[in-house]
Amino acid sequence: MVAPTQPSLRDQQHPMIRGLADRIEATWQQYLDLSPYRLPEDLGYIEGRLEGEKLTIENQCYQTLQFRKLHLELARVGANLDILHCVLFPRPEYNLPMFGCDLVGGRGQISAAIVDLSPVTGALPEPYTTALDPLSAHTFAEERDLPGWGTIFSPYCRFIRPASPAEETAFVDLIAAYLAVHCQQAIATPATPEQTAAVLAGQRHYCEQQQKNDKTRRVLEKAFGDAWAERYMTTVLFDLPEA
Ligand code: BLA
Repeated sequence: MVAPTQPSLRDQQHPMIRGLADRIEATWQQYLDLSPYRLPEDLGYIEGRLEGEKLTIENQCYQTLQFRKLHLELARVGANLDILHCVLFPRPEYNLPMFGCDLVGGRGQISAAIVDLSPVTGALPEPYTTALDPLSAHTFAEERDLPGWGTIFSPYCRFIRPASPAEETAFVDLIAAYLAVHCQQAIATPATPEQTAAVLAGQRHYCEQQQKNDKTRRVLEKAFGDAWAERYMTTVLFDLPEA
């Protein structure tokens, strides 16, 4: 047995990314009973090169009764690009939305900060909207437009470029609030095996749309090649659950 590498990448990353990674883990620990989740052997800690710069990816994955996979990924390209990516994949027996967030930044500035709870069968359940409604009052100076493939996102999706350290902190708080709502709802939601097929179809559509994010694909292709990027996007970032 090789001892798992201690997470260390985050110590070098943008403070907003470091802060959010800590909050995500703390929120998971607070609400969920985490078990290990095994990634494909070679995809936990990865190093590659992008235009002469070192690309490092650190993945952390867990599972619980309600979630097939909780995925937190930290990535860094040289000193120029810092990424946090987090997605929670519910088990298909639970009709729960997809939690997803992404922080992308470079040279001291986060350019993209996005969070959503994306429904996979119809609209978000009422307890979610009741909890999320008050959070929409907080506005940010630079709201960004969603790309064309972003039809999967809910009306509660927030996508900004943080304009100050205060906005960075406020957006981390917002993401942590979305995640806490989701964890609380998930542990209170009973399984509905009769809806498994509909949930699976909805999760598959979510993943197919996310796989259309050319900005993510381009970074991975340039560092690791087209075939590797395709494998990574379809087996680690947005793997389609088995029917
Ligand atoms: C944007 N994602 C981006 C950008 C880059 C990446 C470079 C452009 C930044 C910008 O426009 O300012 C790159 N993101 C990555 C890489 C990984 C990653 C390489 O996660 C992983 C290795 N993306 C997600 C999730 C969501 C998401 C879960 O992974 C949402 C829940 C959204 N990222 C997202 C969106 C954009 C983005 C909507 C903007 C895309 C656009 O404007 O075209």
